[in-house]
Amino acid sequence: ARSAERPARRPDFKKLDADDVAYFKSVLSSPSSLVTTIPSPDGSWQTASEDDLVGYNVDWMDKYKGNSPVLLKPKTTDEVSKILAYCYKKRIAVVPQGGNTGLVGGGVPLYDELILSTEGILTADAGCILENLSTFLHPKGYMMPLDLGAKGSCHIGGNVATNAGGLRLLRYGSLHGTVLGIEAVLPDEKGTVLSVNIPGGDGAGALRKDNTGYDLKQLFIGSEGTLGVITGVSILTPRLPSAINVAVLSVPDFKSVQTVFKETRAQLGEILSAFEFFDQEGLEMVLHHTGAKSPFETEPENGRAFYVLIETSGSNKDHDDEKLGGLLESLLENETITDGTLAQDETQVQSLWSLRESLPEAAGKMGRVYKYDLSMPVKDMYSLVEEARERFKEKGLDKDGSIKTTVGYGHIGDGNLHINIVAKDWDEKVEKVIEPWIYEATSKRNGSISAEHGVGIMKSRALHYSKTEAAIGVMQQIRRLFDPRGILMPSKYLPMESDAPFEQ
Ligand code: FAD
Ligand code: 2HG
Ligand code: ZN
Repeated sequence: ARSAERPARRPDFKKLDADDVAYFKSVLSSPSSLVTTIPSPDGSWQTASEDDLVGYNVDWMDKYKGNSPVLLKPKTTDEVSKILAYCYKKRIAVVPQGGNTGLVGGGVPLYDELILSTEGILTADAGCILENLSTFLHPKGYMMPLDLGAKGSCHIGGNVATNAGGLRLLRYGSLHGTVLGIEAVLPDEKGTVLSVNIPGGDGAGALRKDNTGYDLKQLFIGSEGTLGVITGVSILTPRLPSAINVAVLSVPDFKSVQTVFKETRAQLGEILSAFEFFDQEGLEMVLHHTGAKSPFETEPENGRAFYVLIETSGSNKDHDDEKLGGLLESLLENETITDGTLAQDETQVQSLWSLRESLPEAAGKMGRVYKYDLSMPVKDMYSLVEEARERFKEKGLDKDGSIKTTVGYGHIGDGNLHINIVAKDWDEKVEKVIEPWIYEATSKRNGSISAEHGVGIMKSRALHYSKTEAAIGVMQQIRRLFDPRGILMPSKYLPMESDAPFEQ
């Protein structure tokens, strides 16, 4: 799939063979860390089938596919270091992979790149699944500062590598604020281990404040595997709130979403922890594909409404109830909201959240999903969704069934719109109607073509819509500094300079 956007394989990359596998085997402490379809000449490793590697070669959306014959799941930072030093020496292209939940095709190979997964990393913590970290912290009275629908599969290393935003960024801020330190292995001659503000590492450890020199860890946050493999993370964990409230409201139009947001910020202030929205198409899609019951008693007038999810997190239940109650009362009184449900217990908190969190999965059940993750002023968001629908209609894509539905939702609190265009199939004709139109429409609104999912392979050639030539040039230089042979994430993330040769 997606051959239209696939750049050529760099001819100087080494093709993986049995000698390489024998080397990897010699540095890995566990036999389960090596999965390869390359046969062993002397039977010293078991040959895997292509099926064993499929889950690592194909992305979550089933949109991007590679054909790597080798998957390594090293258990320690030292193993990662030996692998990367070897790949540097032999010029072997590498794709670091976490939970493989990324949505821009970054985490899977384009061709035969080695897959370096954090699934096995035990002594360092990059391979920890986000939800397991939350479960670990819960009884101690703390929480992770981020939460996303993919929590059951994504790794914290992957979250940091993609600078994932998620559902509570509004309250706890981005990982650029909450990550204190990073351990990463560089793709250089020595497989250098870079430890920045990590407890037990070299130098200062896990401090809240550290103003000594360039803040190198920031470069790794959102670097999507282009600068090194993140093997360890130290992160601020906020106190678990003792009181949580969740309400889902129905409002007649997008203007009212904005009014509710303004009022909510004014009245709930410090206890607001999420403000999400989805449209009518979104609600219907989720109800249909999850079998959940609508939380509303009344049907929207003229069949359409917008939906807002508000969460509060605080330390005093009575205080929070009073504040939220006051807000809802005033919004009902002046008829900004037409209907609403307030969760009465933990189960209802979960089921209301699930209406919002299930959107990506529901879209995936309905068809092939072209996903756009845009950031822009809130007032300009929904006109883009409407323009998209108009455009598809004009081109006859709804009539001929190529596009089944276009859904708008996202993190209003962060100015982040998700558009999911559900198509019958991956279709170049559909893609050409969407791109580059959607990037131009975003630029016109002074927006960014990626709010939180990142660039990957999907947007590496569209970066100029959001970044100047000068900025892209500096990024290319930084990348070269860390990865002189360009072995990490070939062709992804940045439009790669064809004129500047790689280190020989
Ligand atoms: P992968 O998909 O395996 O990799 C992603 C990228 O990071 C790749 O470029 C890979 O090479 C690189 N990478 C992974 N691990 C490392 C490492 N240790 N060192 C260096 N590079 C590495 N994103 C949001 O921002 N907000 C959301 O609300 C959100 N919700 C989602 C909901 C669903 C249902 C799904 C499927 C995805 C969602 N995402 C969301 C996308 C998000 O980017 C990922 O879920 C997550 O951050 C990626 O983590 P991962 O471990 O799966 O990484
Ligand atoms: C979300 O907010 C995620 O649910 C996924 O960022 C969005 O699938 C998408 O487009
Ligand atoms: Zn999101």
